This record gives sequence, C-alpha cells and structure tokens, in this order.
Amino acid sequence: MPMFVDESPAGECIFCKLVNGDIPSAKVYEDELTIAFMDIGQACEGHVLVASKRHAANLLELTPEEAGAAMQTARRIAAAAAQALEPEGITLFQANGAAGGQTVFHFHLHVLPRKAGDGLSL
Ligand code: DGP
Repeated sequence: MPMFVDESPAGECIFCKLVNGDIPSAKVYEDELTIAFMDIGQACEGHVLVASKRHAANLLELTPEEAGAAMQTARRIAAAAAQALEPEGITLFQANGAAGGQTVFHFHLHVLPRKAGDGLSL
C-alpha cells in the first residue's frame, strides 16, 4: 500500500517518459539505477534532478539500493557543480507527497548550487 497518493502512475508519468527517452531532457548522468538531468525550471544556475530509473512514487517506495544509488549520484552531481560553477553552497531538496511539496510523483531529488543571497526559498 503506497504511503502517499501516486498522482502519476507509471503509464502516465512524465519522468518515466523522460527515462525511456520518449520526451527530451538535458541528461547529465545515468547509471543502472538512476538518471540525472537539468530541471526544466532552473530555480538557480545548475539546478539538476536525480531520479530513480524505476517508477517509484517517492522516497518510501525506493529500495535501499535505489536510495543509496540516488545519494551517490547526487554526490557526483554536487562535486561536478562545485567544480564547474564554483557555488558558495549546495542544497539537496527532496519532496514526498503533495502536502510535502511534491509535484512530480516519481522519486527525484533536487541538487541546487547556491550563492549567498540568491533569494531561493525552498
Ligand atoms: P517537485 O516539485 O519536487 O516534485 O519537483 C518537480 C520538478 O520537476 C520541478 O522543479 C520541475 C521539474 N519538471 C517538471 N516537468 C519536467 C520535465 O518535463 N522536464 C524536466 N527536465 N523537468 C521537469
């Protein structure tokens, strides 16, 4: 039983379409379990999403292996951003369920390179 409502099950899910290459994305990394691509909204320069390849609505539906792989990928992206963009900080953000601020119901986490006073509110 899912913990929160999955408002975009696998067949209709935009990130599943993106993983399958049915819609375009600016992909920056992929491995067996995860994919990383530029967020369409670019809340800040270098805003990347790390998603599970398998459709899992949120963090609670990931296997421990997928959760570990997602964090490894986030670390890779953060390291690349630190080198390429020289941010002053990096925020990881991850929402679960509509009430938790999630708008795409396929597990992903945000990697946000930050500058002091950038005005980004999460
Ligand atoms: P959240 O609100 O945490 O569920 O984040 C969803 C993010 O997904 C939001 O920052 C915008 C992004 N997004 C939505 N649709 C697309 C898309 O088609 N392509 C890309 N690259 N990002 C998308």
